[in-house]
Amino acid sequence: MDLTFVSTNAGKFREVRTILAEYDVGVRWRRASLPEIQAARLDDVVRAKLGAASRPGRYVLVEDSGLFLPALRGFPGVYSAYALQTIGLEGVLRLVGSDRRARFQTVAGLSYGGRQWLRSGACEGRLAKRPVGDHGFGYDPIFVPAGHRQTFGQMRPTEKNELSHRAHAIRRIGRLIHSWS
Ligand code: ITT
Repeated sequence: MDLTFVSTNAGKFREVRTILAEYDVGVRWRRASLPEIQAARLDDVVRAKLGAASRPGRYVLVEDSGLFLPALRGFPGVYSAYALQTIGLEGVLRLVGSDRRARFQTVAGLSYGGRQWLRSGACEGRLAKRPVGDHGFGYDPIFVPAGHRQTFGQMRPTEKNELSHRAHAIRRIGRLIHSWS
């Protein structure tokens, strides 16, 4: 089986394609910007994205992710893309004090024939003191997953795909699809 992943983010696409290959699911990329509603929860954003992206007779996958900082009561969370574009990694680092805990969350949504399935994944960690590493994208250079010393930006893609919020959510989608065959 194959599905269409709709996103503007090439880094997400590469990770989703690699992970779903483990389940014999092929992934085509439709590079498109979907309306992102202002909502407090990732799953509301994902339902709205799916509503706009769904195609009759196609399995369509979207996801929304965010970096949640307890020190900032969850900010940037659903506003993570906006925070990165405006204040950037250095700006986010300047906002936090001694509490450096951080959690990445992803909600992935699959649609087919008017139905929607949502699966989530999270990765606990902490913020690095400064950005390090050239791998990955977005916040990867400042996120150190729990139990590790390196940022996602310093890890090879295979390592990030073992641990990440996206990997957990997308593997749940993979297992769901597998359960149908
Ligand atoms: P879409 O078109 O799929 O919405 P996007 O890049 O706008 O792509 P999000 O709104 O889900 O995606 O992402 C929120 C922000 O968090 C954005 O700046 C991403 O670069 C960043 N981000 C998401 N997943 C990440 C990850 O695994 N590692 C680092 N940063 C990530």
